[in-house]
Amino acid sequence: MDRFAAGRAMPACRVMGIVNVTPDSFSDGSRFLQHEDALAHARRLVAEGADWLDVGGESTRPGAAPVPLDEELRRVIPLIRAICEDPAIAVPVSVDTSKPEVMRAAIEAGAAMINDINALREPGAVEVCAEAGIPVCLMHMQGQPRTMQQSPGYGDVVTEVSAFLRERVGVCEAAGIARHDIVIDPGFGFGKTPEHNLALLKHLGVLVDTGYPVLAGLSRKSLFQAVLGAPLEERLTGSVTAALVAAQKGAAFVRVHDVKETCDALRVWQAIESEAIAAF
Ligand code: PT1
Repeated sequence: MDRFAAGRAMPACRVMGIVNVTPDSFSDGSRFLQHEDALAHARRLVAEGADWLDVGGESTRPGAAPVPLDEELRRVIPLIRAICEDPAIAVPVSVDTSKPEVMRAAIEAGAAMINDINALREPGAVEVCAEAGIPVCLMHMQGQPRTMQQSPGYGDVVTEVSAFLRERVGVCEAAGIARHDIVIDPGFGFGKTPEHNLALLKHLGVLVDTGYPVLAGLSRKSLFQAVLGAPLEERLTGSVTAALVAAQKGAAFVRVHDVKETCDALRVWQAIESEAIAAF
């Protein structure tokens, strides 16, 4: 059985739809600031085929500034509660946060997974997750969002990222987080040059071979500016292509803005692999 599946026909790779509640969100602007808009957006992503929703109240794109605790709580907790109570949204919710207090409140509000770009390095974060007994996504990041793109450097990026994730997995398991509750993520765009991101995607199999489910977040990132010269509003094809490549290399989750287009690509791939047409 697949404990990350949403309870309906299971795709090989789960699609996690992004629900940002940040005034400076890097691609959705301030449109989803309002609670009702965010809820409507969440419903739409589910109707488009999302298996999970990832709710975040702090932008972590390059250059973004930290958000105070009370502001982050105010942005995400009522929304998580509303999503979890909405009968039209029958998919699990993850919360994109690094703060243990937000993790605790989100779990209480119904969150089913903690997605932490800081890999639970904030004091107290590992303990909150271990006590809750829910899945966690551990992501690699070099530096901090505000400055991480100033001069990213590695010996061998694939080796260093996988060593970091192995170390964090060890800390989490030692603290009592179950092995089957751990997801790992190379952190595309987090303290990485375009070449580092390409190497991590090409060699995603190194992470997949650890046996831990891998999450890949490439959606609308500046990698596509580097590869295609594409501004934010022209990164759809690049994003869908990269998500499909990640899925083909064994990613268990892709975290995306464009749920419908990503699901279409995955379904075409699935049809090819199974030589069968699935019902709509
Ligand atoms: C991610 C991720 C995330 N990405 C997980 N959570 C973001 N687990 C937020 C750019 O280069 O990949 N995995 N939460 C968004 N962060 C970025 C980073 C957005 C870089 C844009 C860029 O443009």
